[in-house]
Amino acid sequence: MSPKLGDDERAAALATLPEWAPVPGRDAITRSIRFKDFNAAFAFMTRVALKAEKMDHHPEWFNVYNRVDLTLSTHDAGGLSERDIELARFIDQVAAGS
Ligand code: HBI
Repeated sequence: MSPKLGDDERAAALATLPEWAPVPGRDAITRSIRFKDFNAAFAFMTRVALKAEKMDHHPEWFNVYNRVDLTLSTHDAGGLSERDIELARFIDQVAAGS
């Protein structure tokens, strides 16, 4: 199980993830992404879903048309863990190439 990040670890990780914002009142991070259309958004979600399954680590997400909102936190750890940082980096890579 991936332990919850300490304050310094969290700050250092978030400094490398400028697209992500802390969720007020939660130890979690969030990002909203807009794609050119629903097809592009769903293709993105499909790639992230396969990665999530492979990691056994899943996002909280919402989709309407070309918009995908994602929130990452590790339920088992009760907050942000290295798994969330790894998944956020993957999400950024896929979104950049979409
Ligand atoms: N996804 N975000 C997140 N956090 C978890 O703790 C988590 C998960 N997906 C699967 C998972 N944990 C399983 O390991 C446990 O539910 C058994």
